[in-house]
Amino acid sequence: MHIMKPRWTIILSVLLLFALVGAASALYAEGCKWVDLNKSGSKDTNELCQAGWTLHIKVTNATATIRDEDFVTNTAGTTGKFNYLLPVPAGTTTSSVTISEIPPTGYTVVVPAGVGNPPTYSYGPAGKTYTAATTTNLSGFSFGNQPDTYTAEGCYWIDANGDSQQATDGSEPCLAGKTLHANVWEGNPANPSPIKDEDFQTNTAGTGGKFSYTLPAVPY
Ligand SMILES: [Ca+2]
Ligand SMILES: [Ca+2]
Repeated sequence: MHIMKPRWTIILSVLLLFALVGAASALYAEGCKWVDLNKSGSKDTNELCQAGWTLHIKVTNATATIRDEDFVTNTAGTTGKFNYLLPVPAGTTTSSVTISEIPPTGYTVVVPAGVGNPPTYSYGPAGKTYTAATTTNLSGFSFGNQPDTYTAEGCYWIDANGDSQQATDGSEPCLAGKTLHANVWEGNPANPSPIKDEDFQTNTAGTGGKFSYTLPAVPY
């Protein structure tokens, strides 16, 4: 029996070592990628989190970069938050965890605010020590983009058969070259200021063709 005891001790130690190595940290960076549809500069309730946007995450400690890669936001909805799995080695103390975005052409990042140009924005907690049991996610990341331009879309068509609806068989297509008029106002609805008051020409044609009128870059 005295011979067997050390052998069991070794086996148990090896099993314990595997258990510690195999205990992955289920730690996520969570946040919301949204579009500032009304150009208010803040997230409104109808401006939902969106999937499919590319962000970049960088995690470093005092001596090395642990993660430095693009990822795509993976959830959407009112409470939908992207969740990026952070397989940080246990025992790591991060010196920075940042998520950044270079917005795609046609968009400007407005949240986080006040970071200037070039349009690379990052923020995040630092000095966090991870253990194998760490499950407290990093949360609060919020990225809001504004479209650089807004457009009004629509269809100008002739009701050829007089049934007060656009035929779905393509016989009443959208028409280009027709004159419409745009009135755009801003400010207090009781005392608005005119921004645009002009004719414009419909610019597309076809069954699914919609005219596109570029709106001025002001809050709506
Ligand atoms: Ca907004
Ligand atoms: Ca019709």
